[in-house]
Amino acid sequence: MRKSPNVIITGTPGVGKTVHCEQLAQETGLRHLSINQVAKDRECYDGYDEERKSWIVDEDKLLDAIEDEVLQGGYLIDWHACDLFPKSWIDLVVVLRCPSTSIFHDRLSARGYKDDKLQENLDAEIFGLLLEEAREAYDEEIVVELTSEKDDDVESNCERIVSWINTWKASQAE
Ligand code: DAT
Repeated sequence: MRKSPNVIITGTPGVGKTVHCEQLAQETGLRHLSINQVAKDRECYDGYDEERKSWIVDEDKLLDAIEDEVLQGGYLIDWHACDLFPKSWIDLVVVLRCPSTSIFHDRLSARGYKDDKLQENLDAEIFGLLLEEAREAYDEEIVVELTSEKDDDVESNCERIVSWINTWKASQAE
């Protein structure tokens, strides 16, 4: 039994996963597990996609690399995909959303995203692809959609997530 929950923080690239995870890690002591970083550090790749100019993550290798740690509990799992993580590992799934297309467009442009890459991510956000993926993969009562447009949203979202984590811990201690 985990004493501390595992929380997936997911959403389209640029939606605010890193910002939320860093603040939550400070406030809760849960560890920020950036899957991009893990894949890079532990070389969980299965080739390079020339068109997208990005490495293709080998999901089996990645899961093997993190399994022992994640099963201990207490991780904030930060990635732009979620359905690969087994249900039994996960206690809460937070899907961050940016409903304002103009704010989201500006964020992606500021990152240097252009043309197809920018459009692909804008479309993914408009259509809510990550929310759909999360709802298909996990029980609906553990999937939460939160807005991440403004600085104030980060504060209020983190407050809600901290309170949920505390409730989860208290229920486990009963
Ligand atoms: P992700 O990790 O999902 O790719 P990020 O946390 O790196 O996204 O955020 C991308 C940029 O957008 C970064 O400059 C911070 C900004 N940002 C994200 N969420 C925000 C919010 N709710 N309010 C203001 N800025 C935000």
